[in-house]
Amino acid sequence: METDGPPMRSTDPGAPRKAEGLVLACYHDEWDVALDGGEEVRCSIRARQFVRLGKDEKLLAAGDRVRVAIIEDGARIIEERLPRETALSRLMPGSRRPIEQVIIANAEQLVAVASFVEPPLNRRLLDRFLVIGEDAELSCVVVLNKIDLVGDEWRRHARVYEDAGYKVVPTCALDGRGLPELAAIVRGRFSVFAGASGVGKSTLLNAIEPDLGIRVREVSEKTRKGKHTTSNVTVFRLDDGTLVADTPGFRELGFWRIEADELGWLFPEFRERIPGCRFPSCTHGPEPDCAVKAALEEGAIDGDRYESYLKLVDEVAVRKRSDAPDGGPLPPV
Ligand SMILES: Nc1nc2c(ncn2[C@@H]2O[C@H](COP(=O)(O)OP(=O)(O)OP(=O)(O)O)[C@@H](O)[C@H]2O)c(=O)[nH]1
Ligand SMILES: [Mg+2]
Ligand SMILES: [Zn+2]
Repeated sequence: METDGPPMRSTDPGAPRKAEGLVLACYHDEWDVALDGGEEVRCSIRARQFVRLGKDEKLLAAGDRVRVAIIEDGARIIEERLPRETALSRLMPGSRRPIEQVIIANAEQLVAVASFVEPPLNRRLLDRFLVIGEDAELSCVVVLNKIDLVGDEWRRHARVYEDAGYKVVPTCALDGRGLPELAAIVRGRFSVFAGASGVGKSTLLNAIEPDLGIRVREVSEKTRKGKHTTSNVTVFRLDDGTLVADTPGFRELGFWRIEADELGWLFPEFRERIPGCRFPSCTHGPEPDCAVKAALEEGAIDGDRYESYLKLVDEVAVRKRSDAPDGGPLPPV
């Protein structure tokens, strides 16, 4: 009769160890995950999980919290995605059927970066980023970078976004202006840096945390227009628990599930005035007694911001008319 040793239990050394972690970056079919103990591991996923998690290749996003099985043979398998607190999303480009692409999961703050030259200021794109940030209920900060290249012109734009209700940080990543303020804003939170290619997102992140060593565009390469230096969304962890995500300069930023009648609410300076519109369904276009247009006429709402709003309403309306049935909501994970 064998009486030696404890009975076999499910915690025997052969059973996989389970750990939770944070997805730092997604590749074609692999994911870099920072386990809660601090270790960084390259993970894969079982083929059948693709079915359970939804067949979309973007089933996991940087910033997702996941449960990982660490198998004895060294394999690390993501078994489960934990619920998301937030999702900053866009319409997946180039797909026939509307599909959500989560740019970053669980971020708390959007740092929308714009510059004045190389590339020139694109207020429409900045407003578009802010709209998706507002829709995702992130707190949004505007960074106006490369102020070394424009004299005083940046002040006018800074004023517009401050008046709209945003915190604005003018910066120069090269001479350090604004960097202490930016560092203080990201400290202790999970922020995502987003904006056109070349505005200086990676340079700013390196400047506020030199240990990151993120690759940035070489100065001698800057005439090569349209070259993206950052190609993948990547989350970086700083010593004190701060998380920052660097993103590539997205060329397309189609809205995921933002309706025309929601757009006004995603402009903070409209939001506070909408209850004053005569018609509850006011589109702040041709209707009489519109509080938003009254503010526009008084100069309390900026004309360019209003123009962005109209263009986005139009775009959403046009897409809605031309959309094939969208296949319904994505399967829950
Ligand atoms: N003059 C000036 N140049 C800057 C400043 N910030 C960044 N740059 C330069 O702008 C170029 C692009 O910077 P990146 O940090 O690679 O830009 P990015 O936004 O990360 O671009 P993608 O990764 O392609 O999305 C680099 O040559 C930087 O040196 C700045 O404040 N002033
Ligand atoms: Mg970059
Ligand atoms: Zn109105």
